[in-house]
Amino acid sequence: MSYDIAYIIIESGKGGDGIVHFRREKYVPRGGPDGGDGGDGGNVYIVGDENLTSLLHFRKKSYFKAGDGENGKPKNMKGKKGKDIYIKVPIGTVIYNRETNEKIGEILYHNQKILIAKGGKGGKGNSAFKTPENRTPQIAEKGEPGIKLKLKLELKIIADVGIVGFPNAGKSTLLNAITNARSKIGDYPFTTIIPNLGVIYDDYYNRITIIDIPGIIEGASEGKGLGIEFLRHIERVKIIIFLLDPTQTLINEQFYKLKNEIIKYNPKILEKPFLIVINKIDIVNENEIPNEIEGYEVIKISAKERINLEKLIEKIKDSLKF
Ligand SMILES: Nc1nc2c(ncn2[C@@H]2O[C@H](COP(=O)(O)OP(=O)(O)O)[C@@H](O)[C@H]2O)c(=O)[nH]1
Ligand SMILES: [Mg+2]
Repeated sequence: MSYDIAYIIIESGKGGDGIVHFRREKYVPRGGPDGGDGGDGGNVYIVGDENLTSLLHFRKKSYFKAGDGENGKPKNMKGKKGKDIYIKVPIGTVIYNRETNEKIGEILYHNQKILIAKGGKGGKGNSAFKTPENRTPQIAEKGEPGIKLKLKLELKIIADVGIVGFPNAGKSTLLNAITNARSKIGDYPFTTIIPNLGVIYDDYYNRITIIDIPGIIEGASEGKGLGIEFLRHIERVKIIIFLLDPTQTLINEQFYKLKNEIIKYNPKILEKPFLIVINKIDIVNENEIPNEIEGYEVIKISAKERINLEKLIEKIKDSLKF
């Protein structure tokens, strides 16, 4: 199962045909050609919508067709253009041609539109073919066909901060404690199967988005659990919070293992700034927790008891300034 990949088929509209027609008026026995042009087929666009957070809605509907252009009409009337369609996707959606694997584009902001398939051009009516030599052309063009494409959509959530940690470290609790998010908290692994997103504001009211990246376990980079689905999201964040749980295995080891899974997936990710945060200090003896790991300062918090959260938020804001 993969909620952040969707396969859809799109089709732009066919161009309307031009027609062969001659003017017929009461007192004009042999009127000239007046067959109108066909209308262009509708275009298919993909458009960013900040209200969407997943590609799940494509399970219900995965085929999209723009309107066909109308055929031309007598009296040189052009057929109506086919209706354009706008397929809404969340910010962070990358669009690929499923057959060639070629990347078509990427939605990075709200209302961004990418033209995926242009509608077929309408054909010319016979009045367009009138010449001094041929005043009664019997020909008209057919409209061009539309374009049919199979697409693969892949969502890479774009967040400023990603919280990474083993199951039960308190990622969801932390996200809920510092943002507006209301993600599920549970004492069992994989409570979270869809990354949860929350927002805080910096001192200038700019949004800082934070995601809880669930499901990192040993072997995630090789596809264990739902690993790779989630690791994908970390590629985009600006800073990483390693959330460590002193009630589980040794914290140095946790940090090492998490880092290792990320390196195996994509070592470049670790070039991003990160914060090492130790959670649950309310239930462990703080003196037993080191002040640094591998030379990096650690921040000690309790997400549940809201200890040191202000300090953590300040650190997040500072890290984002660079
Ligand atoms: N004592 C204590 N428990 C916590 C703290 N943060 C989270 N928990 C508990 O740890 C468990 C797992 O939390 P959750 O947020 O679901 O972890 P996730 O799997 O990393 O999202 C829950 O029972 C939480 O109540 C904390 O700071 N102190
Ligand atoms: Mg969780």
